[in-house]
Amino acid sequence: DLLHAPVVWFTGLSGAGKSTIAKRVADELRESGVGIEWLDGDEVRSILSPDLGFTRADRDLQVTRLGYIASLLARNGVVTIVSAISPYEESRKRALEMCHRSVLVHVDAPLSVLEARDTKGLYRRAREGSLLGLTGVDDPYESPLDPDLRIDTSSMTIDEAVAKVLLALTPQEAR
Ligand code: GGZ
Repeated sequence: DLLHAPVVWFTGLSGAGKSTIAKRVADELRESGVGIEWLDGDEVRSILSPDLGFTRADRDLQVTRLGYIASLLARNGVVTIVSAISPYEESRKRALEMCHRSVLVHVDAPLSVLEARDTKGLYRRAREGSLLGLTGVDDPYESPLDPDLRIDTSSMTIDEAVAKVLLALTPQEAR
């Protein structure tokens, strides 16, 4: 029990800032000497899930794979950061239940802001009809009902968001 590290799970739409915040949190923790791993949905997909697309079943399976790896790492004391859209409440919850301790962070921004940022051009392609099933446009995203943290990146800087997550990871008695 004492060995169990937390799993910090970032959920939210593409372009909301999950990976950016996750990477910064990972870097900060690593610098302070904490054993950490960061599992990014996109990267894990390319290595462990090249067979998976974006149907509900495929996304659920991807989320289960992420939850399972995270649980293995965390039970060996490695703080594990997951960033993945993970759009469905049920599979997201089940993945987190595999993990002994978890912090669920909903990274959010209005769709209009994501469409304006459109760092990867996905929203434009979805609007043009050349990309079907983009989460938040024509595919569902179920907002977590009860996240540990909600971060709106349209009204908060990345620095502020990172600080908020790090604070949530600091044991109460050490604050
Ligand atoms: C959502 C898509 C899609 C569709 C490609 N819907 O922001 P990105 O670009 O770099 O990361 C996203 C990634 C989604 O992988 P996840 O494993 O996080 O998703 S899930 O948890 O739902 O399984 C996005 C890109 O793939 N991408 N097509 N149709 N995101």
